[in-house]
Amino acid sequence: QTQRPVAAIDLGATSGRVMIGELVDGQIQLTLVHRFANGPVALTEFETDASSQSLAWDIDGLWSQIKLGLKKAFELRADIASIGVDSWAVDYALLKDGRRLGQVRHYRDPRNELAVPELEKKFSRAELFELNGLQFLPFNTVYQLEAEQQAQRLASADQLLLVPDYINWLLTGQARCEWTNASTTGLLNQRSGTWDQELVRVLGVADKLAQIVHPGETVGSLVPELAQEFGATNAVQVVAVASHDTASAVAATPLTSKKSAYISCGTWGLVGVELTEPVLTSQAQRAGFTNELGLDGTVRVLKNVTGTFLLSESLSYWNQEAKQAGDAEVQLNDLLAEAQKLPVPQVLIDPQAEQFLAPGRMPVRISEAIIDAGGIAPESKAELIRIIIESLASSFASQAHEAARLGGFDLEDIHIVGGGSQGELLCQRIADLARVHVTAGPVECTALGNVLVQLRALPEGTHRVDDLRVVVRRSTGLRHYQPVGALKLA
Ligand code: LRH
Repeated sequence: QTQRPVAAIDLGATSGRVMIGELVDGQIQLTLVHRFANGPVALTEFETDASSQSLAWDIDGLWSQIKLGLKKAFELRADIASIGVDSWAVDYALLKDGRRLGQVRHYRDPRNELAVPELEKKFSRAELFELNGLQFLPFNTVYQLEAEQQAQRLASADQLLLVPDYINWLLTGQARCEWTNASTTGLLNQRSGTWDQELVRVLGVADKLAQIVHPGETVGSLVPELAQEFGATNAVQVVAVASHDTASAVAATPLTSKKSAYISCGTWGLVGVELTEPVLTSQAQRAGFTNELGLDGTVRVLKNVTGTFLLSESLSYWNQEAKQAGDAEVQLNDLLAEAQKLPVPQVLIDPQAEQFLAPGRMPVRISEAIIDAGGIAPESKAELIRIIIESLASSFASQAHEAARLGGFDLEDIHIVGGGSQGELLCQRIADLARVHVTAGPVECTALGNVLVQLRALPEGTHRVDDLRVVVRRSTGLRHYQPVGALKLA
């Protein structure tokens, strides 16, 4: 019996994609059908708390691109059985009477930082960790909701849907809240595994949260108008995948053993270990670690470290300059090749520092941070890139060891997946600094996790993809890095 293909929608902070995935001779084949740019846009609709720096997502633009991608996907394979959606965490749409209110605010919106001291009047950081087990990040949904208290729209909304849940709702008309992404809101109580009654009451969302669904459960059928628009010939289900992109990525990371750490490296570097229980100690809280819920009862004890955002922001700054001067565009690969030949920089930045959260002027801000730390401002673009790579590698290596310590074991090796896993210098320096073997790949790990959960959910697929990581290992080529370079204690 052949298995029908599935469509994966994977929305990232800088790009989104629609892919077709299918099992062919026990291996997953992924076909990129449509890729589109994404990024913050200015808030255009009036909201009471809006400032000139307010940031939103172009959610209507994303929805148009998703529909275009699905149309192309069904043109290629009219027999697609299901659709699954994943995206970055924490952000949400508000609805009233089946219509969206305003835009979807961006987690880098400065309003969140202003909300932190307000929520802290009600719950200290330690108390919040005690309830939800999350790393303090000023953009966790709880702070965004605190910021919403200043605006009108939360009170009038009757439904809050996280981004993938909102897309699922557009596809099916069904409002559900997927479990792995729910765990990034800060509203789930880590001990009871349900909404924290006090938090949802204080933040005004007790009556606005949808029924929780777990990865693999069906959200609903594709609404007939869309099925017709896409040219679907058979019934199409929308399946809840591990809709937090990091949950999908780690579910598909081909970890060598229970003593492996992972780095899911895109805009963010998510560095951690996979456990079966959360680590809720004050040591974990002080170290800034989070407990996010994953596929099949797993817990990701990890730290959010800024990732390729530092590179993409630097590049867009330089390219704006180049455009104004009428010069040719700067190419990241050229700069990386140059950076690889440079010596290890002496002064690094802390990629986790909150000062790197907002977009804009990144090379200037990095140079300033280097000078503040007693170093000399980089003289060339390649030097600045070298500082970024070294800072990321150093931070990733030490956080991987820290994650293993919190998990109660000595780190044996590291797996890096996502876009950042293509960077040879980065992978090599992580191996050197962490003094363990690094396995790189797959690049499209999130989409693989999305596809595999759908294939597993299909009635004819259950027995063939019972171990996702075995299928991933069989399906993709991985690259390996041994520690060789200059050593520094992680
Ligand atoms: C990565 C990610 C990460 C979150 C951040 C908002 O894309 O989902 O896990 O912390 O975006």
